[in-house]
Amino acid sequence: MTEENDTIFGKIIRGEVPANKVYEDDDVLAFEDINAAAPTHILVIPKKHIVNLFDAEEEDAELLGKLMLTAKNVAIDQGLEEDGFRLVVNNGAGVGQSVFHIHVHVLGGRNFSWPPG
Ligand code: DGP
Repeated sequence: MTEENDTIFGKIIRGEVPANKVYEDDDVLAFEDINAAAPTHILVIPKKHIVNLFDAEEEDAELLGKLMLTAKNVAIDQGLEEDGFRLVVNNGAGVGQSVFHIHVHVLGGRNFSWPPG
């Protein structure tokens, strides 16, 4: 959104880098992960640049809720209603966050173990 959002997702939001989009509105964008970890692997992001949950504020509560509902709608669109799906949000490099624009991974289409690796 601003020059501060120099992440790859900022570039996707601005249309500078292509992505296989599955949903978009004024607030959020959903697109296929380039490095799919499951038969269905969609990323849901806000257009506002929030680095991760540590960077989120009270004023972002509605937007964060919208990310969850968008993830649900994407999962249904992808045919995951019967078998279910998993959401992952990596917060911080120490747990695997590699793109510093908050994103919800929507994963489905295979079995998942617990606890996650
Ligand atoms: P994380 O490790 O939680 O920060 O997840 C970042 C994800 O972003 C990772 O699964 C791969 C994906 N990704 C990185 N670069 C691109 C890109 O240029 N396009 C798309 N579609 N996905 C990307």
